[in-house]
Amino acid sequence: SPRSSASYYEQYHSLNEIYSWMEEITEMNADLLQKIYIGSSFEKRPLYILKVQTPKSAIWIDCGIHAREWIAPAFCLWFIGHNRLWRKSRSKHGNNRCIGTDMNRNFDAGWCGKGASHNDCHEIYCGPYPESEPEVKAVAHFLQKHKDHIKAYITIHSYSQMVLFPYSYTTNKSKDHDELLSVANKVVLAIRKTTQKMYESGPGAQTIYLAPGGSDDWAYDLGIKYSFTFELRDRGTHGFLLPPNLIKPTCIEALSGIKTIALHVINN
Ligand code: ING
Ligand code: ZN
Repeated sequence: SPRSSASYYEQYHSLNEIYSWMEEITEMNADLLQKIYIGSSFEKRPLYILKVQTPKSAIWIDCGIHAREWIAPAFCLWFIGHNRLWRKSRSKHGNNRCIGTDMNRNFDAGWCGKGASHNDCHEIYCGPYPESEPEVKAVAHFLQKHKDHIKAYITIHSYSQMVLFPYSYTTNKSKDHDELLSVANKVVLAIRKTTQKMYESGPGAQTIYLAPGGSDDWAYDLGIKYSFTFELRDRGTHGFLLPPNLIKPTCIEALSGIKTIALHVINN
């Protein structure tokens, strides 16, 4: 089973497979993990340690000094097997091999068209049916119940510095396209005035990619006209691993954007 699957850590793996796993997991978690060469075996196979970042003191764990004790290395893999870059929910459906559904592909808005996947091991898995995820269902039901009072829907993601609006499930323009574009442009301007950061604006499908089943499209089709996705910092330098010193300026500019939308809602 693939290294991204639920059952990977419940199987024994060959040494070559474990070498590949070490390579991949350290690449995927470069902020947390380091692979360090410490020598080689009598038969010239490399010996690596995986160092989990600690400021100073550490705990050494080795697994598999005795070759026949297969459960020992299985524990070491299982112990390290986190994923800082996890995207999806944590659900298990039927006989799926992999965990999780992309909750921004699980809303009932052009559900699972082009830009989503029926393969449960993919990052953009749409789930077995719309609102299959309890988290999505809860949000959808709350918005449905209160839609007459909710004047704007704003969902915050990262990264790429964008202000997106419907549609993402189709390249067609929404009937409010011109107004939403003008609001998004005002947001971009407010952010530039606040922190000098450049954001891009536009409908999701045109600006980033075709993506059906997203929450902003669903809220818009429900009747919440002012529906936006913010993609916060940065544009790829740090990506999802945005350093803590950038939290404050990023929040300040996002707030200026939200105030811009609120003002527009009040005046229209
Ligand atoms: N981006 C969004 C994603 O779910 C998006 C882009 C926006 C899709 C609006 C659908 C609707 O892929 C990130 N960074 O998650
Ligand atoms: Zn996201």
